[in-house]
Amino acid sequence: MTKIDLLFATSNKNKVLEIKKVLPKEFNIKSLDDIGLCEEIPENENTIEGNAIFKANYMYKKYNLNVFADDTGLEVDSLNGKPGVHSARYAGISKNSTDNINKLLKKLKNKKNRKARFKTVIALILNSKIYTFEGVVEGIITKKSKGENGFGYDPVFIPRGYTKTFGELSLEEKNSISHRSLAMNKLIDFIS
Ligand code: ITT
Repeated sequence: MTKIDLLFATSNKNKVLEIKKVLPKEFNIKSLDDIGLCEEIPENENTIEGNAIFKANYMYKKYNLNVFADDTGLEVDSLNGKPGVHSARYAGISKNSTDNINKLLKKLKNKKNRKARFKTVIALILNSKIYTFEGVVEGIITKKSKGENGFGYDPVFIPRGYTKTFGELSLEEKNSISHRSLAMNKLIDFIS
């Protein structure tokens, strides 16, 4: 079997965990951690797609390896799509998930419409060409955090058709419907 080597340009260990679980055996994914890099990649673009492309390009230019990057945002309807591309630093530069959730719940305190979606764009640079893959999962924002699984905004997001938050679902359950695995499955189909 020919192995497909790809660098995953992320410093988020939870993303690596999720992605490694959905990959078929012919993929050999190395995270920045795996190759001893712990650098923070800048994220200054105005769109999720722009950030994903920037992150993949940044690592490609440095290491000249086939690489992909994931940028994800939570878009909340009654906040006009915010925090969106600014999801990581919603409550400040420390990128603290508890602070981000607290700010979000405060902003939504009196809002009836709690519809939201996670959007992931994965940018892949393969043999010097760039490709993008998008995954979206619709849902609602809860009034309180629930569950210890997952990361980021997972404890306040209930995917459509479910009664539990991503924080209460197992990794396998989240991966069976998530924004990230939808985008990743498109990448896998494309390469395979
Ligand atoms: P990298 O840029 O290094 O990949 P990051 O954590 O900065 O890691 P993003 O910019 O894509 O990743 O994430 C934006 C925010 O959305 C950040 O606060 C994450 O914790 C959160 N997030 C991303 N994916 C998520 C998911 O599947 N479930 C819940 N929250 C998520």
